[in-house]
Amino acid sequence: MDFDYDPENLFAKILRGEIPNKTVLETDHALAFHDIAPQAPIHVLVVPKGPYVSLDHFARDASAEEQVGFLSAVSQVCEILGVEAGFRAIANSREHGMQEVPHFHLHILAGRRIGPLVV
Ligand code: DGP
Repeated sequence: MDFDYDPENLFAKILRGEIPNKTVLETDHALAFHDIAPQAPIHVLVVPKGPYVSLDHFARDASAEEQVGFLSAVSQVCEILGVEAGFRAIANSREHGMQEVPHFHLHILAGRRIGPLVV
């Protein structure tokens, strides 16, 4: 299965610096920034820099270096945010996953009990 990547998607523009963001962390492989419409006291998006549409695309096509770099960024973001009490990580994926921005990203939600998973 192949996925078409739109280089004009919103997060591609943020990664290119064309749209401002409230950065939590930037590394060679990822950018993490606060969600514009937070669903919890802490709501951060971790975005790999490579052109991947969704989690399965990233897991299949990204290099081991990109994957490790992304997970390392997730770890650093959790450390920076101080989420020892826990968090929820969500990767909405394509149409049925209700993904709005077609560039793979992980939502990190924290700062309160997030509640049961509602589908
Ligand atoms: P998703 O549905 O998983 O594709 O989530 C996209 C998220 O992106 C959603 O929680 C709102 C957030 N978002 C949309 N536009 C902007 C923006 O311009 N800046 C930031 N920081 N977040 C945005």
